[in-house]
Formats: sequence, C-alpha cells, structure tokens
Amino acid sequence: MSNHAQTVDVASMSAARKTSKTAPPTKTRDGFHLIPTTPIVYDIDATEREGLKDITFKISTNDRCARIAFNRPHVLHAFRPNTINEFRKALEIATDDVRVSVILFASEIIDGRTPAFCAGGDQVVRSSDGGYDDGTEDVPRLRVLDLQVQMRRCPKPIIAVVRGYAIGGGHILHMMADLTLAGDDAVFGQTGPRMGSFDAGYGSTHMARLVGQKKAREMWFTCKFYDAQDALTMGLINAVYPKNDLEGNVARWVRRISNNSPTAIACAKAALNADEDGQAGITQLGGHLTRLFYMSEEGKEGRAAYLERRAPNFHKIPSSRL
Ligand code: 1HA
Repeated sequence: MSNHAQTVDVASMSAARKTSKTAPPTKTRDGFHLIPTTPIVYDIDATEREGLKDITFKISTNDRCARIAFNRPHVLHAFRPNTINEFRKALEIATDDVRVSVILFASEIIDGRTPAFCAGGDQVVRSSDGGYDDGTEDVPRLRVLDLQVQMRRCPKPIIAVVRGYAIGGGHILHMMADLTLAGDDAVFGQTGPRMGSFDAGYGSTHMARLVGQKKAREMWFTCKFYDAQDALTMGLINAVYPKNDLEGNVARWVRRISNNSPTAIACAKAALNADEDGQAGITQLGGHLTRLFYMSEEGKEGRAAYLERRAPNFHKIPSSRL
C-alpha cells in the first residue's frame, strides 16, 4: 500500500481502531474529519488525448477519481452541443475506467472572471428549430437531456463541485449529480420562464424530490436565485465550504467514498434512482443483482448443469435455501 493510501485508510478506519466501552456516542467516531484535505493530484490529463475543446478531463489514479470540468469561462461555462457531447464522451470513459471510483463534475475557475459552474445552454447557438445548433451536428438537438440520463445510469457516484453560478440547464446538471459540494460563493437558480425555456423532465420532477413541491414551484415560477446557505437549508446541496477550502474538502469526500465498497454504492445509487426512473431504474438495479448472482454458488450451479447436460441441483447449496 502506498503512503498516501495508508494515510487515507488510517483516517477512515480510526473510529474502529480506537475502541472504547465507555466513551459517549459522538458523530466524529466515523473518522471523516481525519481524512486528509490535501489537494487531489491528477496524474493523467486526457483533455488533449481525447481532443476536448470545451472541457478538461483528468484522472487521479491515486485517489481513484476523474474530474470533468466545463472550460468556457468567457460565457460562464454556458454549454453548446459540443460541450455536452464532450462531457458525454468523458463520462463514458470515466464510467468504464476501472481505476475510477468517483466522478467530479466541476468548472475551471479563472482569476479575474466571475466564477461559475455553468450558466446553462449557450443562447447564442439556440436555434429556432427546436434545440441548440453549433454546427457540429446535422440538426439542432437537446443533448443535455442525454447527459442527464447517462448520469443516472452511471453506477459510480457523481459529485458536482459548484463555484459561482449554477443556472438554468447548469443548475439541472448539479441536481442530477448524486451529491453537490458548493463554495460559499455559489448561486443557484432557474431562468427558463424568463427567457423562453423549461425542463419538464428531471429538471422539474427531480427538483421537486430534492426540495419539495412548493419550493420547486417557487424556483420555476419566480426564477429567484438562492445562495449556498439557502440551497443547503432546502436540501438542494450536501455541503458548503469557504470557497478557498472547497477543493480540500472535495478531496476528503472523494477519499472517503472511493475507499467505500463500489458495489454497495452502485446498488444504493440504483435503488435511490429506481422509484423515480420506472422500468429503466429497475433495470439498473436488476443488473447489479444479476452480476452478484452470477458469482454465487447457485448461479454457477445453473451454468455448470447446463454445460454438463444434467439437471441442476440447487438444493445442495446452503445459500440457495430461502
Ligand atoms: O432550459 C434549458 C433546456 C430545457 C430543456 C432541454 C434542454 C435545455 C437546455 C438548456 C436550457 C437552459 O439552460 S435555459 C437557461 C439558459 N441560461 C440562462 O438563461 C442564464 C443566462 N445568464 C445570465 O442570466 C447571467 O449571465 C448570470 C445571471 C448567470 C450572470 O450574470 P453576470 O454576472 O452579470 O454575467 P454576464 O455579464 O451576464 O455574463 C458574462 C458573459 O457570459 C456574457 O458575455 P459577454 O457579454 O461578456 O460577451 C454573457 O452573455 C455570457 N453568458 C452568460 N450566460 C450565457 C452567456 N452566453 C450565452 N448563453 C448563456 N446561457
């Protein structure tokens, strides 16, 4: 085990090591506060390799995490179809890369520019023919909806890291992430009803599941903006940190989650999605079940019996007895 991995492990397991029969119960017993906040070092920069222009894409093999970040700071990271298609490509690579356990959705923050996570669809390339058109595809499309579905299907946890504005379609992307960690300069809101747009899919229904029906209607009907503390209070995000401490705290969350059981997390994510995602959600959850079942004695006996042209005997296997 590397020194780094050891430090993280010691911190995360410390609660179990310092056993006590008499100490009062405390939430710090989980050892979370002991996990190092040193910045994540990304040893692989796949941005150029993958020919990415609108985003950056890096991987830390040490912390088992990928970082996909908007990189259009001159328009507050508003996305055009190419931006979203690059995100979809990077997310697919990160999803399939066995070295990656946690995926960050972030944005490049540039000195001297208003910080933003993403200001939604780039209105300059919004077409009158039913979508966004930057010349990279045959027809205007609403590609961000494909990215939303891909995020739901991704078995790995996705964490949105929000500095500055998360607005419109950018706000919806942070909501679609499994977790959101924000800097204290973050501002959240929808603008669709003020500029002729709306998201009648997850952007409305998932929002209501996060913040409740009344607050979701308020966000959509009034297009008010909310600061990080408001967002925390209404359950829209998981945590707020002073902007300069955000990176270190993100590292802490990543290290804890990437050291936890990938299968347990994937099954929990699929279960949490399933009641909202109907048949598609059950399919995702069912896939994890089948994967686990294939590894069981009962599953293997079925395969062996078929290949050996004999009747299966499931009842000889203790773990198959219900
Ligand atoms: O609703 C959907 C969808 C629904 C269904 C299916 C697909 C969907 C896909 C997308 C969307 C949407 O995202 S609709 C919502 C689109 N976004 C917005 O309406 C937000 C527009 N931006 C703003 O309201 C403001 O920029 C801001 C409140 C976030 C920040 O204001 P601030 O600090 O005064 O900055 P500002 O000067 O306005 O912006 C800086 C630069 O970024 C400006 O460019 P510049 O004048 O320097 O050339 C500004 O034009 C540009 N910019 C900001 N947001 C966008 C943008 N350019 C294009 N599109 C943007 N969304």
